[in-house]
Amino acid sequence: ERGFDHTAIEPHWQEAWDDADVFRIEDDATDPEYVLAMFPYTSGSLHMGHVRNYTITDAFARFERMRGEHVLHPMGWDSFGLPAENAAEERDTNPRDWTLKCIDSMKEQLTEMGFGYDWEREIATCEPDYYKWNQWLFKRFDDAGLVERQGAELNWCPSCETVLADEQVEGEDELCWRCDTPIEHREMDQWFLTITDYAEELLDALDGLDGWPNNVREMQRNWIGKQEGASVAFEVGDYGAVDIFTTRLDTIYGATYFSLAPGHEVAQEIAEDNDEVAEYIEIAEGADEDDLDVTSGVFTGEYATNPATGEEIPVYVADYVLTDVGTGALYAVPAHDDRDHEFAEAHDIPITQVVEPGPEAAVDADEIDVQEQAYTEDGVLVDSGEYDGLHSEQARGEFVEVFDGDHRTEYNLRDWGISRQRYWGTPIPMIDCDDCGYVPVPDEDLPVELPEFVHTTGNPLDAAEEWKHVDCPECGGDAVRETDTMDTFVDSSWYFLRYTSPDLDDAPFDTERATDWMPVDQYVGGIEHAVMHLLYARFFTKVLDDIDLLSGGVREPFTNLTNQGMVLGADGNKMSKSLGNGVSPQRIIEEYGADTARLFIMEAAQPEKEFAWSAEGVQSAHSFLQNVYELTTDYVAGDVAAESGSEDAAIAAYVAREIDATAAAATTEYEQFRFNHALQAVRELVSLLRRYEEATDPDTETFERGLVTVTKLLAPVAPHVAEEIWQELDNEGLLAQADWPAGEAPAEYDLERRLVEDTREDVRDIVETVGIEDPQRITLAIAPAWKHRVVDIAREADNVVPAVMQNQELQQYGEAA
Ligand code: ANZ
Ligand code: ZN
Repeated sequence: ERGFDHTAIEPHWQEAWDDADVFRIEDDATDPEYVLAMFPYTSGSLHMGHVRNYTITDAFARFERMRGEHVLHPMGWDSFGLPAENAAEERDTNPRDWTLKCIDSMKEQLTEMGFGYDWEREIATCEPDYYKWNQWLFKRFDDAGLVERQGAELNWCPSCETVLADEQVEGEDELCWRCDTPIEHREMDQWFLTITDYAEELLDALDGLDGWPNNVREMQRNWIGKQEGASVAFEVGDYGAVDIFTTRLDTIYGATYFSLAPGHEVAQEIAEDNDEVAEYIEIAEGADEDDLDVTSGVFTGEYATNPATGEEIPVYVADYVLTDVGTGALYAVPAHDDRDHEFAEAHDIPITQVVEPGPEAAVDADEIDVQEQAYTEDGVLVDSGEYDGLHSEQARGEFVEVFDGDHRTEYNLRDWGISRQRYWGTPIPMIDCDDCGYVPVPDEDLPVELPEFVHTTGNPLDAAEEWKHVDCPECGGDAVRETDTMDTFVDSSWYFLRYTSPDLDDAPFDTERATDWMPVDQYVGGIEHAVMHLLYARFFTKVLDDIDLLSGGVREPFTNLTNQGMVLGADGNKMSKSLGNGVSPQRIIEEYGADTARLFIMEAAQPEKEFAWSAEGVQSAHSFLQNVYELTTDYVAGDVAAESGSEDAAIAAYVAREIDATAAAATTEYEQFRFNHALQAVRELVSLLRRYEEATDPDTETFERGLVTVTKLLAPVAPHVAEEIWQELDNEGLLAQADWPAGEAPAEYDLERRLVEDTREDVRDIVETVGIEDPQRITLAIAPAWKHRVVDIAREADNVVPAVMQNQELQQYGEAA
């Protein structure tokens, strides 16, 4: 047996790293490189998505460490949430025991993958020493005026008498998961963090986040959804002036009805004397916001005066007008808005065109029939009194003045409702007193710890009588605790700060250290967190800076962001239980070892791209590692006929240059997160060494330097076998703590250019000096590390380098690329 045995070497080196505290970062380190993976939800086992995510950060952290950086690479557990409650129900245990068991087994798996974390900094959000600070921060947000109580719609099961999470409502008919009763939608008061106060800054600062993928920034922009428009007053019956919000003030001459949200004050007033309206409002308020019917609405019998035309237009109350958007009131223009059009058709309301396509538009004015379909583009005004012929844009500008309106900016972004009617979360530190109202739990009484879990149909905290009933901190009278817990997104909005001082017991984090260590330099995680988690974390960071828990203007938490692509099953589908195409990390570790899994994943594609699992890919990664190992042991055993000062000086010099070029190339590629390119370069250097050894008696110094370089370049991705080889080569100390191979990368483009030139020279030189005539052997002379670049450049440039492009292997590479 010549190869290495992964079952022996992997645990061995994991222990060695641990003993040497390789991954520890001291508190007094200044401004370390902060490399962070989104912490896992404690589901019980790692899946391939995790493995990919954590391989990326681990490889990068190891790379930076070898380059001499102090690296902060921590890990923790996103360990609150409904699934633990469900699991506890199913397994007749409690969420805490279940969660701690999950943490144990996941931690073991992470260790088996060879991921190097500073475990001294481990955090678990379900522990009181963590969630205490959620409560404390909630209070600081409250002090800063960022906590509000607002109404919000919840799923209510009338039979269980409990609130249900969206995941607990089943099917089209919306049945309670437990008792199959149709659920109701109830408006209830909830705790909100007023993230909308930061809407403008959260939006503006996206422009500066150039280390983030554009699609994520775009998703956040859309989510924040800034709309610039105007508000204008309409007189409504005897009810006085009602403000509307519009982004299309240019269409005001075409308003044919007016509409109020069911929750609008004036709608409620009208309902007092109008049974039909009252009935409509009641039904509308019980309906699910998510599947609204645009045609649903009721005529109030009232009329509003259009300030532009002086016309009286009918006033409706309609479901599609949302109470908490804009002013909750609008004038409707069926000719130019799709929803208004649909509503007008259903209620037989006239449709009046006031905008037509201008001369520069793609369509002709007479191709448009607004009776059939709304024309929603900007254009030129018609039937708008003295303003005919104005462009929409101009009209919007003028009409604000003419109709005495105000410029008004609206956002889609809503305040963040953090109340959850569940057990397994952070208790909201509020006490409800009959006399004093809501009173915050005093800081010295934090944390408010969760009581024992009980099995019940409703929220276990509601059933915890002893826990629930307390004296009011203000008046000492009878009071009850808030029984809602916090959205788990609160936990993940600042966990990256807790890693900087995980054991601190008088503050959530050390202001000075956090300020020095933040922001996170490289953040890696799934695209599913593009909006909520990343937006909330940005919001928290800004608030914490504003209330001086951070200082020095740390206003963004994550400088660079990478969203790893999906790992698909071998059939190209998403890995899933139902498709039976999943591959368990555990099995791969057992069969091939962690290094193979890591190498395969990193070679398969760039981090952002998805790729399909492939047995051949795994096999190829495995044989490559065995191959490198064998090349080393052959050399060490003297089976490679290396000589000091070999006569083939030209080849030795060439190989020596290739070693440096590969180190330089791999360094650049690692820096840019193009791990697959780096590894491609390493593979090519290995083939070069193989061919070198086969073609001639290699020069000892050059050959050994080649092996050492390969080993170091592999260390971030396949760290165990790299340590093993390092040791075979008789090196002192751990490779994980060794220096990264020097090989300064010149400015990339110039280097590429020069290599193209050099390559041509090399081909000629080598062919002449050594007399290699076999075209296959010419590959020896092609700069291996830069092969793909050479092809790219050769294709772009007119002066295609013939020697390069004639090379078969390169041609194939070019076709595949
Ligand atoms: C008149 C108008 C004419 C509008 C027109 C649009 C087109 P978007 O669609 O994203 O630009 N609006 C205002 N308040 C609303 C509320 N509370 N609930 C639902 N819709 C509301 O959003 C802005 C438009 O949404 C506004 O511009 C308003 O309709 C509607 F040809 O006013 B518009
Ligand atoms: Zn009180």
